[in-house]
Amino acid sequence: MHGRGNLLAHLLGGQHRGSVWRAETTVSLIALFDRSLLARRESPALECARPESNGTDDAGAVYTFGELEVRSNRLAHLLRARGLRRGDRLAFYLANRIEIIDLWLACVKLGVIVVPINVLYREREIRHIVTDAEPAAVVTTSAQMAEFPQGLARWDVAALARESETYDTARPVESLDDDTPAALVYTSGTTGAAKGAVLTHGNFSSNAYALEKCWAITKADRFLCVLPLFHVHGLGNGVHCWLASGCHMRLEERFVHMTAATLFEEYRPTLFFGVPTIYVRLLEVEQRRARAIGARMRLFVSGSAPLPAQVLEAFRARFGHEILERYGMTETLMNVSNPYDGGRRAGSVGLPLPHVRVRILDEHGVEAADDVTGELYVRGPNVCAGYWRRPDATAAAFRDGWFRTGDLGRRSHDGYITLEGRISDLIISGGFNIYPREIEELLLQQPGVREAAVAGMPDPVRGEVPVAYLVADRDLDVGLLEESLRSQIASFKLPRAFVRVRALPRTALGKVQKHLLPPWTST
Ligand code: MLC
Ligand code: AMP
Repeated sequence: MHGRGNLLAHLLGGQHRGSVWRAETTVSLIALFDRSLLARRESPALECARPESNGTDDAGAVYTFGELEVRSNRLAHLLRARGLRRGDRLAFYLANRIEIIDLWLACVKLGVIVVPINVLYREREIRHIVTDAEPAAVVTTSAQMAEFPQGLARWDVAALARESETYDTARPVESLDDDTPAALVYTSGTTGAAKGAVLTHGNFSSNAYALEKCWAITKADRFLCVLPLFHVHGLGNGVHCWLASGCHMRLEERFVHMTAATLFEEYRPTLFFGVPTIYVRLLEVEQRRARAIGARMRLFVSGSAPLPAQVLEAFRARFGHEILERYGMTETLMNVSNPYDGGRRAGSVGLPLPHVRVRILDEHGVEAADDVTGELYVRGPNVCAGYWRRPDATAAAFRDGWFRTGDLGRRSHDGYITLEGRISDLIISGGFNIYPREIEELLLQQPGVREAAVAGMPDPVRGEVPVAYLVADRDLDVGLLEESLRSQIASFKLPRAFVRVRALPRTALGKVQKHLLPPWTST
């Protein structure tokens, strides 16, 4: 990686962030987690499926913070024994389970950089990440090892947990600070192949402090976590707010809409984070049950994709709660949030979080006036250090030390920010990102496909879904095409429909005009 100070100096116009941005809330993550791991040692911390259970064991398991401290200390010693050192990378490819918490805490304690991989990714998508991040190993289940290239060390998560039980319970000593990288989280940003955003301890800790304060999270909360921990929404917001506040968390393998109401009734959470698709699904809960669930809740938060105003309204009518919408990105963690007390505005993502600054620039790079749309730029302790081994992409992502979000929006006279779309043609489906170019390139490799364009089409549940428009040979077998794609990309990226067209609408320069593609509606 680049010299850390040099990289920051480069990004921030010659000034090291430490002198400009370090807030009192920007510390190493372990200092933040000690508020629960050590200070609330005896308190019940986590409820989740038992390790090794097949998901049918209803009883689940409950752990105290002290037990989590010991589990992760043991695992940290085992990782050291396997040769992992500060700055090394370790990937995981797992659906939510307690071992991700153990792994995250162990790596945070050692300064090992975690590379979370979306468990829906297939071999082709995974290969790109592991080739780029060069992790020492990937932790996964024995059933999923085949997705990884032969040359990479693959560690079975269950075997690792068992083996760690014989290791020392004392915390390993490693001196870390807020600039220590904690994770490489892959995201395609505005273009092309996925890049690893280098997120530091300070990025994550400042984010957690800001959310804990702004959303009034305390140890009395009961947090229901259904979001995947391989993304920053579940990990950086969910797990970190839990560990920062010392509240109680129930960790689910994933959100399952058929059983969601029962889960709320059984666990009785006070705090819930979701993507808009989850809130759309929750509207199916019968009115009386929804009211009772709402009566016990303190706060529902939505983010990762736009929350339609009619969903906010329908949810208020059904659950008696106004969802609090906030806005973030993998590279910046959380930027903007509606206020907890009063003033939640439908359609707006709210006001910048503490220590986060937002600028809106027009196409000439000039600060846009109130109510005028421009691109959002962000600066603060939450913004990542750059992209892993991609100085070109890092340079392109920053302008005078401000991070270019690629999001368009405007600010009202009283400071509320409303997002209005993106500069790129990124598709967000159920909170997962899809880059049309990746799918288009794959389509063009298929026999019989001559031209391809992928566009996001509105969908009432997922927000958007990808649809492929093809100029293709008459005898193209769409069934075979779909099968071939399914084996190469995550299921959420698979086009919902393949529409044959005679020609793609193009500009004089040959660029496809996606807004002129024939409309397609989900049924
Ligand atoms: C979905 N699937 C999952 C899954 N989520 N599989 C494993 N783990 C998960 N977490 C798969 C299903 O198996 C199925 O595959 C398909 O996706 C659709 O499932 P569904 O049950 O019909 O889903 P649905 O009710 O529509 O809900 C989907 C969802 C999911 C909302 C649960 O989209 C989701 O978890 N989204 C969260 C994404 C997220 O955390 N984004 C944050 C990015 S960070 P098949 O093969 O049957 O189709 C970011 C920054 C920020 O953006 O601001 O937060
Ligand atoms: P990711 O790259 O997965 O981190 O996704 C980040 C993108 O999600 C942002 O750049 C936004 O386009 C989008 N996003 C996050 N939160 C919101 C929100 N509340 N409303 C609209 N878009 C959002």
